[in-house]
Amino acid sequence: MESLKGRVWRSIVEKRREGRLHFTLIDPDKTSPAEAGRIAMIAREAGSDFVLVGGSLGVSPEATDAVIEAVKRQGMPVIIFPGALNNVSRKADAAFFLTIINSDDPYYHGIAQVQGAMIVLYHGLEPIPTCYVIVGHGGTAGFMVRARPIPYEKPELVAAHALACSMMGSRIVYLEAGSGAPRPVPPEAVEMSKKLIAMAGLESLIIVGGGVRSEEQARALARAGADGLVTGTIVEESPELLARIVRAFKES
Ligand code: 1GP
Repeated sequence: MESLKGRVWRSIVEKRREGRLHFTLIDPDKTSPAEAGRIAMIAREAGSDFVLVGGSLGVSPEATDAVIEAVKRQGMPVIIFPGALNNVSRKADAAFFLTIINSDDPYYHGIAQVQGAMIVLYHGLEPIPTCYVIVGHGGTAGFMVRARPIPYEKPELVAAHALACSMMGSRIVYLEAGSGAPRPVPPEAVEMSKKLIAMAGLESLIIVGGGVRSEEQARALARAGADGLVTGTIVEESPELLARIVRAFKES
């Protein structure tokens, strides 16, 4: 039950005091446990802080457990980032407990959370209230949850969603362009979101993911005020580039 006391959230806050955060995403449907262990090692050496495990399609509970075990053997903390309830594994340290604010599907506005809450409780996982805002391309995640992705050229609309997320009590506001998106969430959207949340006197952290493939993109998001960056695809393409992206994001 130790995990329910907020150990992972405290570590997120402490690490954020020292600098920006980087999260490495691993999809158990696309990654074998052996590969996940290798990625976790690369991520750790690149300066990534946490591993997120989850996927939108074809993820079995057994594969999720095995991937998490392999990641933890490398000493990386694991947070479940559930595409569906079958991603919620007792092997993880914590779970992003998601509200998908721009899904049109009523399932994601109550039913999924009620079902998920009981599983998170039974598994003794630490829930981290997280609000998911799907922007632009949206990727497979956006399609599967019937999101109405916010157009890339509407940063003020992204910010209004982020503010609502924060006012609803989310500790993390996750701006998502979708895994493999042709371009990331625009820095202007991050900047406006940050500003509105601060104007409201709130302190939700903003993390951004999807389509980040260069140091320039990471730097622009950091300068816009992102507290955290999530990357998935890039670690498989080039461990060196991952290290440069993490450095660019943390040092800007
Ligand atoms: C996490 O979807 C991202 O939010 C990961 O996206 O695979 O494009 O890095 P990439």
